Amino acid sequence: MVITQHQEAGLLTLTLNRPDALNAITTELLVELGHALEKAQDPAVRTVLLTGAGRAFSVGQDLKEVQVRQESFKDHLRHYNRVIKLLQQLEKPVLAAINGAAAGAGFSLTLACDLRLASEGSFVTAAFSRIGLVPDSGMSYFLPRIIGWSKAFDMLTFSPRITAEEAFEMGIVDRIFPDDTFQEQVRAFAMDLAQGPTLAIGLTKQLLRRSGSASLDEMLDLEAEMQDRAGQSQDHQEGLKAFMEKRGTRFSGL
Ligand code: T3D
Repeated sequence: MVITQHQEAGLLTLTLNRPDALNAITTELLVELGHALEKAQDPAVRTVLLTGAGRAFSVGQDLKEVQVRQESFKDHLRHYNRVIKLLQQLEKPVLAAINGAAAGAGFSLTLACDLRLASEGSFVTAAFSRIGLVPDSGMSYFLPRIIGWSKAFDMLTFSPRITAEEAFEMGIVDRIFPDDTFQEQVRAFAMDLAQGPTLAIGLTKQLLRRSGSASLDEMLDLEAEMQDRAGQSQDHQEGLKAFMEKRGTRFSGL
């Protein structure tokens, strides 16, 4: 298996597992990742964590596979695009734990996640321009939305290595944890999220997705619709009860 899966309570960890090739992405890996993300739609999964085995998150497309591939780039990209859409459309938090280099489409995978947690020694790089390609797998969509047009143009044109600290300052990375405690701190962060009000978080993701192209009027209507749904959830009742009883919440995600 080139994707390993581990479920602990509501937290599903998916690990890109080709450490000898720095988790370079093959067609097989994309197909397995797609299947795993489809299964992650199960309501018992309340947070998904995507990470890499060994010293890298992923160095992007396996360039050795490209050299022997028969199909066109356009045909091949359907495998990537399926994964990117699944990551974005999951109605629950999706975290990328960047444990080392995240390059090219490896970096794209992290951008499609809701939050990026990086180890101190990790770095990201667009990489595409260095081999004469354009950004793909959603990078041209997500990157300018996260860091703005000019910074995105700069990163996509010159493909510098951006350290975790620089990425944090640019807003690409949301948390940095020390290398030696990275796994434990990521797990604690993700387990905490997996006990959150998952239904409301899923609806929040829908709102954020729509806000990229909707008008204010449309968003106000959609917020009202989503609030109606969240307002009928068990978690909302639990939130109110916990407030009145002056205790912590015990959300079920429903
Ligand atoms: O459909 C399509 O195909 C289009 C989709 C394209 C999507 C893309 O992702 S395009 C971008 C592909 N990725 C790259 O161009 C990145 C290439 N790698 C690098 O620039 C560097 O490896 C890194 C900056 C990421 C990391 O540098 P470093 O110094 O930590 O490691 P290294 O020494 O360069 O690499 C270690 C090994 O991994 C090395 O193998 P070797 O020589 O020890 O046997 C290297 O060849 C291999 N490796 C690194 N990246 C890839 C790779 N092998 C296959 N594919 C790779 N992408």
